[in-house]
Amino acid sequence: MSNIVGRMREAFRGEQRVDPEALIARLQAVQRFLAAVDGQVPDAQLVTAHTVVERAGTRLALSGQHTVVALAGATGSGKSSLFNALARLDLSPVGVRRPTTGSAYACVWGPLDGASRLLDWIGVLPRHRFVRESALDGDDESALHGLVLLDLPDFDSVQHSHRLEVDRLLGLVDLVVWVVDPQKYADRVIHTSYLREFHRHRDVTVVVLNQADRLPPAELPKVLDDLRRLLDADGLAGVPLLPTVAVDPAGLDGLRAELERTVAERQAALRRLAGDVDAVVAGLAPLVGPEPARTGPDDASARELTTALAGAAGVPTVAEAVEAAYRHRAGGTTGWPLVRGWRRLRPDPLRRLHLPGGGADASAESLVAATSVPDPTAAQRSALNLAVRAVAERSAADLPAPWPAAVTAAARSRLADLPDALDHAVAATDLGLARRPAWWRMVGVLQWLVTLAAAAGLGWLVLGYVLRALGLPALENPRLGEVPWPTVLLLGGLLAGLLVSALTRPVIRWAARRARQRAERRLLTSVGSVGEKYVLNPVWAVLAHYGEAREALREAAPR
Ligand SMILES: Nc1nc2c(ncn2[C@@H]2O[C@H](COP(=O)(O)OP(=O)(O)OP(=O)(O)O)[C@@H](O)[C@H]2O)c(=O)[nH]1
Ligand SMILES: [Mg+2]
Repeated sequence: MSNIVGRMREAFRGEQRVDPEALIARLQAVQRFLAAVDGQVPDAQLVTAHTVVERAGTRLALSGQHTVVALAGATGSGKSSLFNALARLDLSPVGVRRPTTGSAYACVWGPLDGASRLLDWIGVLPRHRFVRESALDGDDESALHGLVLLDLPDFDSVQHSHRLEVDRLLGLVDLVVWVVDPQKYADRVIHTSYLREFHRHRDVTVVVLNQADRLPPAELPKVLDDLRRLLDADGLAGVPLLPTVAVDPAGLDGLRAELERTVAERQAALRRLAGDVDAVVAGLAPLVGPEPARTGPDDASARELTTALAGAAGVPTVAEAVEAAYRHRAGGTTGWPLVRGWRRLRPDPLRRLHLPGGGADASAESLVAATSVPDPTAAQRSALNLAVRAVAERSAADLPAPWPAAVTAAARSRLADLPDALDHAVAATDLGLARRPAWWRMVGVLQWLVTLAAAAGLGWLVLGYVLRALGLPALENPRLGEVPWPTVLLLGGLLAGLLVSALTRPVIRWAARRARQRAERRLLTSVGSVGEKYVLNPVWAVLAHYGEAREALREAAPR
């Protein structure tokens, strides 16, 4: 339904005026589209759009006062004859040798000065430019003031250069008068290669059946009907179709009136450019589709990515080492003093991984050295690859080509930097073991106290023994109940030490598990931000480009 409305709107634009401001806004939107897709869409797909934007900018800047009309058609159809007849002068040679016209001729109604830059840009040789000053004919020609009429070479030429020249000029002119003759009006080339291609420019297209005098009068309406049918099939329904006779001054009245109307409106240039923008927007439309999926760091695929990154970064290994290091360090501080030294001889599990274990040591210098966290296994690497791919696929689902490929390429663009970045992120993570908890120190002091008590008891006993051995009078030991104090101190101290160790062990185990969980959370945050920086940000950047392109093309669409 909307399609039909769109087509009707397009069909009626011939009556509508094209607002120059709106046209400029549409061109700027196409420019924004091109900026947004730069580097994402192959340049070859954007050539036409670039050309149209540039051409339109130049045409609008050059002259709004002139209307450039081209006479185009097959060789011998009578373009040069019409050109001369309209100018009422023999300007462009008409010959029997075919093709006759090799490069374009121009005739300007009004002063040449204003049209010179326009003709420089169009590329008409200075010696092929003529002026039709209205002063010569009184007011006869004033209605055509502002017309720049071009006589083009033939498009079906045996000379390849003619065809190239015609194609170039057809891209620059404001209105095209297609000249056909009774013999060749149904030729395939003009319909398939030209008229059909011009369906978006139907409001700046006129078709004339020249040499109408060569048909018996009864035949003319039939040929015109046949031609109208062919034009309808070309998508040019409604374009003006006029019979002309170039060799008879009266045979041009219809065409002259049509040109006068066009020149007076000063709309042809704008309509032509609007048609160009329509064609560009239609050509670019397949490059955008639905709105991009809104993705963020909390999406399932982003979380999957973090898990895979954590595996590749050795987070489980580090977390395990944190738990072991907690137990090791807590044991070193709270353990029985006599075995503490022996414990300390064993390497710290975190230092074995060359991890400082705390934010305090994780200064910039210490980051230079890599950690010794084991490299990812083949399985972890492929899990990471899959996760990166999944993020890309999920983000680009439903987007038209070439966006899925662009998103995947963006997701993988910094894959090679990931191992180092992950290593640094793990090394820089504050694993929460920098400070020794106060309770370790308190237990440590308690252990020292009971050990000192035991040592004092032992010393006391040894002293008594030595005194007795030397036959010296031994001191009478004070007693606690039946048991002498030295024994109480020695055994009590030893027992208390063992008891404190036994009681703290489960607490340490529980606290070590908590330390591991905390470190795990912090490590996941760290590797998550690596994933965001190295995988998700590039993906989001491409999606942002897609969004901008989509929005810009919507603004450039025909209204
Ligand atoms: N009878 C008749 N002859 C015409 C008419 N228009 C052109 N001719 C003749 O057709 C021949 C070709 O005319 P041109 O004007 O040279 O044709 P052209 O389209 O410019 O051809 P190229 O420059 O080769 O592309 C000439 O002999 C003209 O005199 C017409 O309306 N009626
Ligand atoms: Mg010619």
